Amino acid sequence: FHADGEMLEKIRYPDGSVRLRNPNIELMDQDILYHLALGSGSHDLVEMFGDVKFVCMGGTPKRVEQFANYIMQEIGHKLPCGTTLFDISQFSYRYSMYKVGPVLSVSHGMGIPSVGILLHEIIKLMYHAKVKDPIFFRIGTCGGIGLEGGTVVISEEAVDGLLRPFLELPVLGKMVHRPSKLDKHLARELKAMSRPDQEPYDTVIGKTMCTYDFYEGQGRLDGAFCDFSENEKMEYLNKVHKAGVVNIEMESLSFASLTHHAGIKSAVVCVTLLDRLKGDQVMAPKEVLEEWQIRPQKLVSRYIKRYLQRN
Ligand code: DUR
Repeated sequence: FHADGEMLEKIRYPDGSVRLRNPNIELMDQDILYHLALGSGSHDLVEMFGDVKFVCMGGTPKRVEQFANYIMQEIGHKLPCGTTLFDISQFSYRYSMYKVGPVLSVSHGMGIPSVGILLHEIIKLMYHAKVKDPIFFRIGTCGGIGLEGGTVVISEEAVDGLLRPFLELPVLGKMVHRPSKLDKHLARELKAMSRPDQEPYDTVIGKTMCTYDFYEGQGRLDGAFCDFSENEKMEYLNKVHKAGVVNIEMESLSFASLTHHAGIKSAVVCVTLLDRLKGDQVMAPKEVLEEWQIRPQKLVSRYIKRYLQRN
């Protein structure tokens, strides 16, 4: 059973391939994945993407390119002779996408709307390419609550700024709610792959708060506008911390609810850039930030490597 109580067969085909919960798509003679610069009529999506097993998403084009190079080295993937890694979606001028064997590394931009549009098209891509049982990861950055900068956080659940565990989206004038559940087993498997004795940072599991804004929405005092006091900010952060929230970012709600709705196993792994109980500005030097951002990549790469060795 799916965590919603819906039968998994309704969401996926018996062989594990992604089933679209939209009857319109198979009736169309072609489907244009506009923001990926791909289409089911113009590209052989089965040939190009049929062997994908992992979809790894991160905010920036640079970071997902770095991850593609990193995972290539880690899994020992060789590109066909005479070819180099290239951005499959470069002509969308929206998102960047790299493919390294069974791993897709895709940028999602900032915020719920951006990652939401990408997920619609990536989930359709999985369907067109007949990919079976893909696993999706978001590899990102966040603000920590009571965690020092450089801590790796694996999300157990995503909640909105009112601590509600669902994505809210107005559709045809009515509010639609979709539970933002993540795979708890996958989260624990990832946590088990951290090496607390060898790594100079912690890896923790906790609730992630996802907001629609970086400044006021995350209780920052340093935006262009601020209509609350420092005391009110601290009261709010302490309240959400008590409710189990350990980090704040801007994509997990959409990522968790859309993958869950599609019956796709997924996890969110983010590194904290600062402790929000101590400040608002991201002040760590860029070399330090660079090193921190590799930490969640290492964890996910370890999972992928282990998976590929066993299968
Ligand atoms: N992010 C936050 N809050 C932070 C640090 C990072 O939302 O304090 C994430 C989410 C968004 C981007 O994509 O990074 C904003 O810098």
